Amino acid sequence: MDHQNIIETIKDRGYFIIENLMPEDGVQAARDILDPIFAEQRTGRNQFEGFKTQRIYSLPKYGPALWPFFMHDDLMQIIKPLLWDDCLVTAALAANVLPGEQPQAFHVDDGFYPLPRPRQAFSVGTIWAMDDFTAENGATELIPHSHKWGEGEKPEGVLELQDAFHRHEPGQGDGWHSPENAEIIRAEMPRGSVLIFLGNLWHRAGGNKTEGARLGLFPQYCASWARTQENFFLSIPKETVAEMPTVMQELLGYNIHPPFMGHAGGFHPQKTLPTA
Ligand SMILES: O=C(O)CCC(=O)C(=O)O
Repeated sequence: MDHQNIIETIKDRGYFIIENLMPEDGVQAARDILDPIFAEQRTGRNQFEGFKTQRIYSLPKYGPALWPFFMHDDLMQIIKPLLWDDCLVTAALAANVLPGEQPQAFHVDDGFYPLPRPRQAFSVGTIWAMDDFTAENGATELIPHSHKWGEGEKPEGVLELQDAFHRHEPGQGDGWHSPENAEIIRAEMPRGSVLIFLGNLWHRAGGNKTEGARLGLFPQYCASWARTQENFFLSIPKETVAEMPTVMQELLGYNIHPPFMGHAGGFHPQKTLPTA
């Protein structure tokens, strides 16, 4: 795989799709863990989460079958160079878009870092297709090159992430509008493929017009000096972290950003983990 070419493409148009990266047995092993949880899971609480979308956060705590989606070597070789050569997992969720869900509000994932755009992305998102992603079942929609837009260059009728998050009523708010005068592409891809995109690229979940659900698994990464969205120190038990490979521990924050960002009482944070 030509990682450098993929990195250059992502820098130019904002995204890249690697088809069939995860073998079917890896996808099925993750689904065997997640499907029973989704069978009991509530739907979203606001327009951002989606009123007909189920979400599960802090995925690595549910077992080793989820870890390869986060620490896949090809992803690491592409994402770290885009993020000052190191990264943390900032969000670790799965989203199951149910039949009848409307398109999400267009947003950028790192919009809560309050530094004006255009700027370098502080995060990189990935979306693993755990079902085939199609235009009909809610494949992620992206606006190519929109990571180069400045403040105020967003298209008509989009919501900033923070605004969509605070809308607690379903309805035809301005988040539902399709922006005019912008090229939108749909990340149609077979199950086992992964979409990689910059944290400042405008995108959204599409609406689901089919009878089946659309499951995506989203490891999101940020520069290792940035604050993460999820607080994994509180959401994943240390006993579970202790069982993980070192790479996975580091991605969850059990690591030092040189010279000593992230230390725990003056020591490397992995020293706080229980030993077997
Ligand atoms: O489900 C998708 O395709 C994208 C969802 C998304 O962008 C998000 O929730 O941040």
